[in-house]
Amino acid sequence: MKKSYFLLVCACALLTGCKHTSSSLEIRLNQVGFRPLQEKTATIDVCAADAAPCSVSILSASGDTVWTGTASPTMLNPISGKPRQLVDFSTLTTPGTYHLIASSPHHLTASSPITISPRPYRFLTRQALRAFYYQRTAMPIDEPYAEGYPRPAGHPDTLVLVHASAATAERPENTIISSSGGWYDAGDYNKYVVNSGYTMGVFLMAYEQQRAYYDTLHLNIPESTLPVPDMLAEAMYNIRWMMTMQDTDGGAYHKLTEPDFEGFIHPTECQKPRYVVLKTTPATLDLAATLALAARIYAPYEHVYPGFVDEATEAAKHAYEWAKANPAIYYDQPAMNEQFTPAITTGAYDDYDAQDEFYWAATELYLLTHDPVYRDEALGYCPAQFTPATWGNVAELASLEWMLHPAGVEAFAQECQTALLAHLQPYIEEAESISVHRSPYGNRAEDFFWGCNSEGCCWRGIECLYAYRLTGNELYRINAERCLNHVLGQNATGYCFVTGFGAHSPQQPHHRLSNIYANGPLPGFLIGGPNRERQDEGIDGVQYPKNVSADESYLDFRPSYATNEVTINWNVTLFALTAGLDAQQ
Ligand code: G3I
Ligand code: 9MR
Repeated sequence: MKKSYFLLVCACALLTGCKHTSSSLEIRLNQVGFRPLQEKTATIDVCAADAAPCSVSILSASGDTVWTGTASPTMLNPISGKPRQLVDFSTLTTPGTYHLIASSPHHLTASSPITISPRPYRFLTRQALRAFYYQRTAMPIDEPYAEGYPRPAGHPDTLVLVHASAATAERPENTIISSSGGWYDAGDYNKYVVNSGYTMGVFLMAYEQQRAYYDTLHLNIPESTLPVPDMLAEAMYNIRWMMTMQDTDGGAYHKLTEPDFEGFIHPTECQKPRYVVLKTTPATLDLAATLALAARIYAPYEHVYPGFVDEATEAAKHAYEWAKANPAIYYDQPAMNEQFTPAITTGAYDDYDAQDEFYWAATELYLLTHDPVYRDEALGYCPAQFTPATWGNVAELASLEWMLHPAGVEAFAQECQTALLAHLQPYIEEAESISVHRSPYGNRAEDFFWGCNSEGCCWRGIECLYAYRLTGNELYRINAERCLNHVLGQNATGYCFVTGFGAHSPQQPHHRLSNIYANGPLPGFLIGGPNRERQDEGIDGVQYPKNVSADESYLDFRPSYATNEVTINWNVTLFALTAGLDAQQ
């Protein structure tokens, strides 16, 4: 740390009239980086609601003052009521590394490093994609691909038992099948078709939007020598597994799982039996949609994956037909456990409405086959209510596909676009009015729930990117960047919620694989984030501060699975947002 800057920071500890220590936590900003012409703001903690606007200086690495200005009048965080000021330093455009100093009569605070560079999100995108490689089951993670995090193979899944709930005449209970490969879902060691399907949808749709960008993104994975984009090679590892989850009748098993969660042990130490359980309508339709989309995306790579397009096409159609014949088989784990043994107590990904999955599957099958029967069925399944996409409601994925492929259904596609823009409008207005983080996300207590960094913040940024692509309105791209700023540090906790990035990032994610490394956590993983429901409170020592506000209900504590876990469906939204922004350059 430069001596002059160090002395300045030390002065903070002496001058502060508040309880605050002079830590960079008191200035909240994107801890990864800004493009030169990007909007740049920081949020400053102040002592009282009537605090006068702070004076702000920005120092270069050599300690020179390169920017001065004044913060906004004090605003109150709409959730916690805490006093904050905003400073806009967008006129600083020269690439470099800086620190922001905020001063008031009794308060002096220094920020964490501020980076301005031409492509601040490219490395983050790479690492967020490499996180999927680290999640691979059934193969060793070896150097040079491991990049400091090697491990032996875990869970070959070549001896998987058919659970009683999934038994058929052809595959009776305890039939042994192989269902090898694919990604671990999250911090646990199981594999779930519903979440995997949503993840593959966002993954491959992101690729379709920016083929040229992703085609040049080298991930240093074992398949990097193949004549196929690394990103598609990585996805294929999971798609191949998903195909093994389809029974001979076309239905898809809901998940592959041990009966109850393994402890925080090395994957090679796991001894529990693994089962495929109950075929469900949502899982089967998610498989149908995934394979139909994949058949379209991988068509140019038949020479790398001979026969895949035809195989995926037939499997998708078979799955859709099974779902039409079994339209309402849902995963009710407690009910299943009353009927069958062994009891299964791992993640449920339960969903009691398959209309959205029918909508998505029929849409993808139409885009693949151009068979008007699928189109007409898809439009009939479109729900009246607009709902942001998540693993349990994939309708928006279908609507986005129609917006991007409107041929023959222009009026319907326009209706979808109108609904998307109407959905975004109030949040964009909040960014400019009540937000102390200049963000269209995180201004309401309801914004903070399990996985909200992804399903809330990153996904809203992705929605803004789609709106930008569809309308060309810069405001949407700016708000997509604001969502990323929020995840990367301009938020109530002051955390940069991606492991290995930023000056203050999670160190103890609820992630069994990270736990096996002395140099952990594994980098590039998006953390779930603050969760006002706090479902893990009281379990394994999880204790939140008394009266903690919704936007601060986060613990960087390994047992906190409700705020500090990682998952494949969260990471896909991270790279879809960072790549979507990076590709604009
Ligand atoms: O979406 C609603 C929101 O509108 C509402 O304001 C909020 C508060 O009531 O709830 C939100 O729903 C939450 C939902 O996550 C959001 O996707 C539910 O409360 C919450 O229970 C649900 O948690 C899920 C969790 O499993 C428990 O079922 C997470 O989505 C899901 O990511 C997580 O998945 C687990 C797997 O089961 C096992 N592997 C790890 C993985 C991640 O923790
Ligand atoms: O590790 C499990 C995590 O992946 C799940 O999201 C979470 C909720 O289903 O459960 C975690 O497992 C915990 C279990 O629920 C309670 N006992 C401790 C387990 C490890 O934290």
